[in-house]
Amino acid sequence: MKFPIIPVIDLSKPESKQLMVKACEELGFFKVINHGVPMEFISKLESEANNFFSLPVSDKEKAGQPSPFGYGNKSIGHCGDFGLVEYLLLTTKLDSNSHSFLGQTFRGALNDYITEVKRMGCEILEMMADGLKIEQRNVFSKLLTDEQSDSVFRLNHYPPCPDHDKIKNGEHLIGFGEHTDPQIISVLRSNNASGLQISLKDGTWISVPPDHTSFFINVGDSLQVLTNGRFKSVKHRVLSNGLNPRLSMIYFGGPPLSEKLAPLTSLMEGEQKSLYKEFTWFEYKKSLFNSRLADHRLILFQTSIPTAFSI
Ligand code: GA4
Repeated sequence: MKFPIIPVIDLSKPESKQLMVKACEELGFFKVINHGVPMEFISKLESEANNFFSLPVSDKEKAGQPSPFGYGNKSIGHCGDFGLVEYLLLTTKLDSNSHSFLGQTFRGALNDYITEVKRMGCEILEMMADGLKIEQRNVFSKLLTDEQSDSVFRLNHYPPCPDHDKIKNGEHLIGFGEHTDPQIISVLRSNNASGLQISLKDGTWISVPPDHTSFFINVGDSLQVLTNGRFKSVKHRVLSNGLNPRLSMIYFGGPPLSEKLAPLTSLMEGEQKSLYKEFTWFEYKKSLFNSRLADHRLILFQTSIPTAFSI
């Protein structure tokens, strides 16, 4: 069977497991249809997020700095990465005290949406485990369902580009610079504005056609480690498209901070050696804190570090 450039996985078909494994090995990225997330939950959150981002900056800043959770504008992460993006970084463990600045309706919409995408993320991770013929089918999903799971949720808003002429002249303005996601799995949904690009194995960038009714899945660095490099975490970026504002909502499914990450022994056939040293998710997060978006941080945890790489 010929593979479309972006693999499409139909969650209602049991045979999708094998296609999913293939997509994770070849690209670390795929689109999901028949996902079962009610469109009503998606639209409600989209409308609440649009209301928030249309507020004056002084009101948005009342949400506090995004460290760990709050509103961020242009500056991404801790090391001066810049993008034409504003965002809300939020906890997925919503209780009556969390994010009170967002108001009751927004928090209700968040809760409904996060519950659904977490369920879908776990279903996908279980299909992957089946596809990899791992006996314990919750081997990945249990890291997300754990009470201590360190998952986060992000709403990114890319406003129309102020310098649209530059884009017409072929120059691109970065919305979110190239990076891989560090967690296990990311479940992404956006409105119908383009901008997302993924990098293929040979380093070429391809644009992902937007589809507001489907979800996109990224393999994260931690899943690359657990599968001993069999699944690839996908390098991606967002380029500002100029005219249409882009709104994306991403659930980053991460393990508990104390979780030790190392390749699963059941996935190492015969003489195959572990490509990674064991490390905790906390240690990996700490290493991210002092790095820039495009740094290849996972290399620090490889069992053999290429000599050409300077730390
Ligand atoms: C990318 C994925 C998530 O958005 C995020 C980002 C995080 C941040 O914004 O604080 C990071 C980035 C992300 C990876 C490298 C480090 C950390 C910014 C950055 C420069 C919340 C995450 O977990 O990792």
